[in-house]
Formats: sequence, structure tokens, C-alpha cells
Amino acid sequence: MKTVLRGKTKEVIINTDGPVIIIGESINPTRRKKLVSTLQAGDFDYVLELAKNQLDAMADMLDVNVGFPGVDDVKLLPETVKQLQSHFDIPLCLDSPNPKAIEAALKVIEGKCIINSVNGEEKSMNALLPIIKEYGAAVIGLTMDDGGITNDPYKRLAIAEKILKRAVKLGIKEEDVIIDPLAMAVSADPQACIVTLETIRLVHEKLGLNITQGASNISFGLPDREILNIAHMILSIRNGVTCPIANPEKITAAIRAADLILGRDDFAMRFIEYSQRTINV
Ligand code: THG
Repeated sequence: MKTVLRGKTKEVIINTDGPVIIIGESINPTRRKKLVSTLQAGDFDYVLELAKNQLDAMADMLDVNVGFPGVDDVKLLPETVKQLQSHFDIPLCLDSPNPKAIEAALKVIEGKCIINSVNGEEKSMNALLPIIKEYGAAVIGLTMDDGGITNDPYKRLAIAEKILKRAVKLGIKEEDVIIDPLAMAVSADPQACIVTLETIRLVHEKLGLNITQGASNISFGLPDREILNIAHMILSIRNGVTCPIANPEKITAAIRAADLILGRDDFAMRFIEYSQRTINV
């Protein structure tokens, strides 16, 4: 199954047969106070620098999250989208829980983006799926709903199916629904990653959809986050993750290695391309 995205002109295809597409995570103010302060001052240099660093590290797309308490993201999300698109020809992933901010950004965005995200709650699906259909975007469906977050992979699969059915009923194409199995901190729950990995396997096998996840979430609160993120990423790719939201500056080498090992990189072209790039910087 292929999900096709576009920047102003550049096309990116997320394919369930791989290779893995990297959605850069860094435009996110959770741990970056500087992002909020610069954006609020109308200064876009820092967000453009975050974008460039991720693209240099081979991100294929960029997640764009500018939500922060006190920020007017209905104004800021579209402004940030315009700035990013005037400098970089790359598809974006609009990361906001605010349907008004999403719609405002969809009005100005060029190409075809991903909306991050809906979940299985009636309120979420009703607010966002019609807009996503209207603007022809793709969507990430989080496997949680009115009942909250379950630790049963079969229940997460059922929520994925519910979102898929609802989206298709509204006229959104099946291939434009990307599932998020919910990656959470393994420091808080020793079963967290295995539940996610099993959900990935089930969604891949039963629904055949493209699968993302906020890959760096799993290592919150632990030392040596980089190695944990890499181990989890490789296991996730084997199970069916095709478009993780991750830090390309830390993870691209491991992803290129996994793709090569899984027979998705003829003559090791992509692996070598990345390795040459590392040597040359
Ligand atoms: N699913 C979906 N979208 C998401 C998430 C998800 N969006 C937000 C988040 N989760 C994914 N994005 C991040 C961004 C940064 C980090 C984790 C997840 C992170 N950053 C390091 C830190 O905070 O210490 C900094 C890394 C660095 O130095 O570059 O951990 O789950 N659909």
C-alpha cells in the first residue's frame, strides 16, 4: 500500500514494502523553549534551522508542532507552514490537537500533507475527518478512543479499524490512513514497548496500512536514550513501521542499516549514500 505526499513539487511515497520514510520530529516545543520564544517574537530563523538540520540528516518529511500553552496556533501554524514551504520543498506533517489550527494551515499549505492526528473518539473523528477529506490530506489515526488507552494490542487494532472504516465512509482513501500504535515511555510501564510492537505487527498483518509512531517517546526518563530508541526502531521496522516520527540526526544510520538488512536497498545504494554523507560533513 502506498501513501503519496507532496511538498510544493517534491513527491514522497510511503510504501508498506519500504524503504522507511523519516518524519523529522524536532519542530516541537515540548523540550525547546527557544522554539516558542522565537516564534512568538515573529522570528522564524530557529525553526528554519531545525528544518535544515533534519533535512541534512535525510528526513523525508517534517512534523510541525507549534502548540504550547498561551500560543495562538490558529495563527502560528499556518505562518510556520508558509515559512517552511518558502524555503524547503518537502511534504509536512501538521501536528496539532486543534482542528481550527489544522484547518487554517490546510488553507495555505501547498501539496499534500499528513494531519497528525485523529483518534478513535467520536469528537475527534467528527471534527477532523471531514476537513481532511475536503482538503485531500492523509491522516494519522491514533489507536486510542473514548475508553482511553488500552494495553491490549487487539483492542488497539480494533480502534485502528474503526478509524479506517469511518475515514473510508467519508471518502478518504484507505491508503491515506496511517496508523499510530502509540509508543510510550518504557520507564513508566515495562510492557509499554511490547504492547506497541505487537500492535504494529497486527495492524501490518490485518490492515496492511502504513504505520508511524513517535519513536523517541519510548525513552523518556531514561539514560542512553539514543541506544534505546535505535533498538526499538529496528524491532518496530521489522514489525511494520514505515514512517516513524523521529530525530533523523540520531536515527537515520540505524534505519538505513535496517532497510539494507531487510533487502530493501539494492546494492546498498541508500546505505552508502548516507555513510558517504556522514564522512563528508
Ligand atoms: N505520535 C504522533 N505524533 C507525535 C507523537 C506520537 N508527535 C509528538 C511526539 N509524539 C513525537 N515527537 C517527539 C519530539 C521530540 C521528542 C520525542 C517525541 C524528544 N526529543 C528529545 C527530548 O525531548 O529530550 C530531544 C531530542 C533532541 O535533542 O533532538 O524526546 O507519539 N502521531
